[in-house]
Amino acid sequence: MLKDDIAQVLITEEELQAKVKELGAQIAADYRDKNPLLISVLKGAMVFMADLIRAMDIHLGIDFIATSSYDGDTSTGVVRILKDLESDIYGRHVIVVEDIVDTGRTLNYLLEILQARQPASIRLCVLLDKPSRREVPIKADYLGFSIPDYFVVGYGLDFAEKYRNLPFIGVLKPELYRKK
Ligand code: 7HP
Repeated sequence: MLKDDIAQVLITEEELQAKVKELGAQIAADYRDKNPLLISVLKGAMVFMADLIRAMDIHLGIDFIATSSYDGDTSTGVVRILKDLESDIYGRHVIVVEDIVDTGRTLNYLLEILQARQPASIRLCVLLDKPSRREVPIKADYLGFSIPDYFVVGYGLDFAEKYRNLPFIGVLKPELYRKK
């Protein structure tokens, strides 16, 4: 079973579901009558996004953006857009939904790209934060959990495209990093 590859469950399915409901209710209260556009950064944030929007009882839109692989350009923070938005965000209230922030470089660059398109407002909703890894100052407006600098998988987050479908956040057994 997939979970046999996990050394430690960091955040349980129940804890995730409770937190996502809380975040959804909070964002919904802040954006009532604003018809916000939630932008999920692919692929990691898609599971979070899918649960988050179902915890929001307001009108909203969704869209998706994909940037070049996380490992590619972290030193400069320059990212390539692999899949752009379908929506025009000019004048919209935008919420960027991200799975994890560590150095903050990639996300910082993405926010600059979106800001240049002149949305009415832009806020950041992040499931996981690794503050000890931060290199540029980025702060989530809505945050799920702060975690230590472990490599985590599950609930959308992958290792080599695997484990995204685990319903919890876990730390992989170290021997699996070396094998694959
Ligand atoms: C990216 C990423 N993807 C999966 N697990 C982590 O711990 C990660 N940090 N940054």
